[in-house]
Amino acid sequence: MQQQWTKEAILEIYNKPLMELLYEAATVHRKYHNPLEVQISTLLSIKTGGCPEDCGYCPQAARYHTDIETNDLMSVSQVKAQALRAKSNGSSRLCMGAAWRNIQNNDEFDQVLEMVKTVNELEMEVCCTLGMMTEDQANRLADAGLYAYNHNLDSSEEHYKEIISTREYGDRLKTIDNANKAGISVCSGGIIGMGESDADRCSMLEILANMSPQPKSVPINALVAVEGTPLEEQEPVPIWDMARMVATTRIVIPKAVVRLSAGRTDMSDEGQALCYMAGASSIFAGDKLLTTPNPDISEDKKLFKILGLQPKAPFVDGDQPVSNDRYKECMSTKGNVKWNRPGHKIERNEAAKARAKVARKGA
Ligand code: SAM
Ligand code: DTB
Ligand code: SF4
Repeated sequence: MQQQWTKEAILEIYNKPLMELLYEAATVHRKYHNPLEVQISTLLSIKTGGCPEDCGYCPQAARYHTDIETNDLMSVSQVKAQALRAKSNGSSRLCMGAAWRNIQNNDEFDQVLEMVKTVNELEMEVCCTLGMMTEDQANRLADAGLYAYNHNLDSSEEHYKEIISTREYGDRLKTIDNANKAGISVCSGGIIGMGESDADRCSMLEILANMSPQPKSVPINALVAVEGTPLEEQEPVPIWDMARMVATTRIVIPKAVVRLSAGRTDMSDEGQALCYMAGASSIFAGDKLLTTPNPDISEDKKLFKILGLQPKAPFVDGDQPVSNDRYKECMSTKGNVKWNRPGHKIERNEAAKARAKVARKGA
């Protein structure tokens, strides 16, 4: 039977003397994985900016005044070219992100399904992160050949309310459940450095660790504090916190790929090495995440050589999905789900919105 975790037990692990924590995490890492293999995933923003949500960390929310270039949905041929480029650079997975609140049953979704089929046929693991998703939509994505779906919890349920008001934590859990029911590998993690406490971090891990099945992949992002967002003035996350978070995740979700995600441009080589030691087994590669910078692939290759790491092949942890034409038939008769919007507003988000308005007038 799967071990049940309490927040207190996870906090106890998180607060161990760092050297003990690292040793324990490295031991668990070796038990379940080849510690010299790192999964390389490339992010591709297939639709950028203009999102109606108010996620306080996100440069793609339309209501904040950030300096990003917005783009409509990419074509299938553009995606194929980017996927081939990523594959030739050693990526085994392509993660396509769209700045959507939720998937809609329309031509754009049909186009994404074609992208999924095309990339799956290139023998790469295909991951999507498209916002909230119904069970029907999950089934269609699975039929098209989707391997994984990324949908982060981002923080504890309590802290989530301080960061986002346009949807609820329960909405996130529902989408994760829908991915699971469709047999799609779940990728879910969070962000540290958003003003949360250690208890919030461990509370998020408690929910992830008690999921059945546990997520196959857990991204740990350090907040990229983007100018114009409500979190623009957050202090950078100390590397020690990142190593603690990675190590604790490795121990409580032992079989998952733990992904050292956003924030690597601010980490030294030694800091990243510490995270690999703590059990990180994946990175996002390429000089851009979705809209913010990421280390150049040549820097990662150099560090891999120094540390003796190598890229992991695709489909080691699960079979390649077989794309079948059922994805072309929309099974939903109900149309799009109406997601409920909580009524409360977040002062910090309102302030960023007001600043954006003034800046727009001045521009
Ligand atoms: N719109 C979809 C959603 O929210 O699920 C998918 C795209 S969204 C950009 C994917 C994830 O990126 C978020 O859940 C969050 O964890 C991460 N993210 C966004 N902005 C970030 C930032 N400034 N720093 C760190 N992580 C960030
Ligand atoms: C995840 O956990 N981190 C990635 C991916 N999943 C989609 C996104 C990071 C985004 C960082 C901010 C940006 O580049 O816009
Ligand atoms: Fe939109 Fe996703 Fe950004 Fe939230 S995190 S504003 S849902 S793109």
